[in-house]
Amino acid sequence: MTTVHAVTLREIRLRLKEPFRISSGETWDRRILLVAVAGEAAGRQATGWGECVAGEYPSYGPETIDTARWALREWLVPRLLGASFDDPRQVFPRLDRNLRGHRMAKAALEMACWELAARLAGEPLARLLGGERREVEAGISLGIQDTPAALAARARAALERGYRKVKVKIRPGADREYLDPLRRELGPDFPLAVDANAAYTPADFDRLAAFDELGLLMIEQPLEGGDLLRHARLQRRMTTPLCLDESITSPERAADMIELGAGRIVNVKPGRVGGFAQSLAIHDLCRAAGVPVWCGGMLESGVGRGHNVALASLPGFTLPGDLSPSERYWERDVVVPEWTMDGEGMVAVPWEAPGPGVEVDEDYLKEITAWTEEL
Ligand code: OSB
Ligand code: MG
Repeated sequence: MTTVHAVTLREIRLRLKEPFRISSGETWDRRILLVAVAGEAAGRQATGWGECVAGEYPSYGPETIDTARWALREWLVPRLLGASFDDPRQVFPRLDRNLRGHRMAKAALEMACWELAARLAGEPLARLLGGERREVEAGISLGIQDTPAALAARARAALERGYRKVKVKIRPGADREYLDPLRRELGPDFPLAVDANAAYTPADFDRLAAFDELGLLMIEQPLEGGDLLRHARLQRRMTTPLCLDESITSPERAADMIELGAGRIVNVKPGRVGGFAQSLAIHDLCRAAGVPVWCGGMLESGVGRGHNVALASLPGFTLPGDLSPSERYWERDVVVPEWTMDGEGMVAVPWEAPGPGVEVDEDYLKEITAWTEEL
C-alpha cells in the first residue's frame, strides 16, 4: 500500500531549440508544470514525478497550465494528500469522481502516482504498465515551415537521422503546396503523416478527399475535436485512415470513434485522457477491435517523455510514436540521462532501473523554476 505524504507543484521554463508552429499557434518558450508526489510504502520513501501537458493558451484543448495549477491545488491534490492506494489504477477514479474535465491536471498527478508506485516497488514503470517492448519506434513531428523547400529539407534530415515516420503539421493554405514536393522528396513508400490540429471544416471535404493521392499513413485530427459525426462522413469518402487526437478524451470516445467509423487509428496521449489508467483502457479496447494506436507527444520535457516511452512499450502500440530524443527539443533536458534515439529510429525502454529509468536533475531544475508550491 502506498501513502501520499506531500505534493509539490512547480513551473519550469524551458526554451525549445526552435519555435514549433501548428495550425492554432506557435510555441517557443515552454512553461511546464511538474508535479512531485512524495510517498511511502512498507517503510520506504520515494518521489514520483509527473508532467502536465497543458500549454500556455487553450488552443489545443480547453486547459492551460494556469487552470491546471488551480485545479490541482484546489481540488485534485486534496483528494490524495494523506490517502493510500493498493494499486495506482485506483487513483484516476478518485480524482475523477464528480469532477469533470481537467484531464491534463488529473493526468499529471495520476502519472506521478504510477511513477511513485514503480519506484517504491523497485520495478520499471514499463513493466508496471504491462509493457513488453525493449525499444520503441520513433517518428518526428515537424511544425509548419516558412517554405515547402524548408520542410522538404527538414524531412530529409529526419529520414537520414533514422526516424521511422515523419508527421507534418498542416492547415488550410499550407497543405498540398507543402505535401506534393515533400512526397516527391521522401519517395512514395516512406511513412508520411499529416496533422491538422482541427483546422479544417466540412467545406474542405473535397480538398481533403484528394489527399488520398498522397499515400499518407494517416491524416490526424482534420476537424474539431467534438465532431465525430463529420469525421465519420469524411472517413467514408477516403481510403487514407483518419487518426484522432484531440477528439479522444476518454475510453468512451475511443469506443465511439470505432463504432461510428470516425477514424481508424488512435493517437494516445496519456496527458490528454487523464493518465495511465485511461490510456491502458483505450489501448485494450482498440487492441480488441484491431485498431492500431501510437503514442503522441506534447513537446514534453524528459519527465513526460519517460512516461510516454514506457506506455509505448505496450503491445498495441504498433505505429511509431511522436517520441523524439531530448536533443530534438532542448539544449539541455531536465533528466539524467537524457533521452536518446539510435540511428535506426529506436528509443530504448529502460528495463534495468526502477521507475522511468531517468532521474530529474534537481539542481538544474532549481535554475529554471519560476515558482513552486508545496501542498
Ligand atoms: O497535435 O500532436 C499534436 C505538439 C503540441 C500540441 C499538439 C501536438 C504536438 C505535436 C508534437 O505534434 C509532438 C512531439 O512532442 O514531438
Ligand atoms: Mg495531433
